[in-house]
Amino acid sequence: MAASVEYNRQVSAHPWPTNAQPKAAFDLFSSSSAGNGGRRRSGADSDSDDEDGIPPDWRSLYSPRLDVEPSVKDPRDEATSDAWVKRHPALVRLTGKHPFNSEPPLPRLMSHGFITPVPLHYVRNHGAVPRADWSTWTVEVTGLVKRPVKLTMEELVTGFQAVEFPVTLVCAGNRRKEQNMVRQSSGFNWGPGAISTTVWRGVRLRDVLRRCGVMGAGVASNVCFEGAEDLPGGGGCKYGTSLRRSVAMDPARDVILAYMQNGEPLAPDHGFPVRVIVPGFIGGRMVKWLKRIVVACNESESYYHYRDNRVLPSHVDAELANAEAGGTSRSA
Ligand SMILES: Nc1nc2c(c(=O)[nH]1)N[C@H]1C(S)=C(S)[C@@H](COP(=O)(O)O)O[C@H]1N2
Ligand SMILES: [Mo]
Repeated sequence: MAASVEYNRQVSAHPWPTNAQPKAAFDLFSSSSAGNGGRRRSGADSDSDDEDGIPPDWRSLYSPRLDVEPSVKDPRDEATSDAWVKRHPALVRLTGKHPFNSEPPLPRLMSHGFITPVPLHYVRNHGAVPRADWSTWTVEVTGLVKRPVKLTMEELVTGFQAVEFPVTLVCAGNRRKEQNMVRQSSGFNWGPGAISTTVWRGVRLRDVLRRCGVMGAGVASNVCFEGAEDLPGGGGCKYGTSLRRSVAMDPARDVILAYMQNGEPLAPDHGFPVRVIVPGFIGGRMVKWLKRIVVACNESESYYHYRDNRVLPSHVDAELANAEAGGTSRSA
């Protein structure tokens, strides 16, 4: 799902960098790369192509394909708490007015190629988009750590090495419309467009956690994340989920706290100012509007982790799940 391990690049921490020309053409996305000496398709040498240390300029290759009509304040959002959020008019709205759940029309998604323009990236919101301010936002790291901290965005962006790579996000509900036609689930009807690939920049969760001094693996075996929004469902709890410590700390997993998408600060719908990105995991694990990271013994107790986004045995239908779990909703 993510080409991050091979493609991982250290980049300047600073957001909004200049467009420096790379020494050699970056050919990850070009169809003519085979046989032209391209750095990424050179067979036995492909392991060593980080050696020149030159970050690929994906923008010079890809930017022309990312141009789309501007997002606008949409009249359909007028009477909702998202009235201030600009959105692309072509997105297909799936759950009525609010919260905002939408996917790009498939032909549009495909016409842009590998990298999706941010305004066309699918959106899955369980509630209202938080009105965040970069200069006052903090991410708290607490729980089973020796040195708990509250990091400002400035500290996060300048205090750790930045990395950037493309990641495909997919909602676990993608194509559920077809699934529901075979057997009804309790989730809403996603089409085939709840999947998008963009270039994310951020800092490694591992680096942040190591700085805070995570306690021994015997006790500190999970890393929980909490978003900022107050949600209408879920018994009033925040959107939350967790990763096993071994996943969160694995240098090969590239779990990052991302503050840029396709070279821009995050859009409000995608988690501005900072969110979790876990290459290869379902979108549901990638908490947007990240406020708290809690290192804990147990998995997240958030409704959205425990009741939502679970894979159940095939004999469990919506009715049985609801009866046994006390209101499981597979909203993904
Ligand atoms: N705080 C918060 N994080 C969240 C969600 C949410 O509603 N609130 N939705 C999750 C789900 S189910 C998915 S599929 C992804 C969608 O990310 P996107 O809207 O940027 O595509 O965000 C995840 N992170
Ligand atoms: Mo999702």
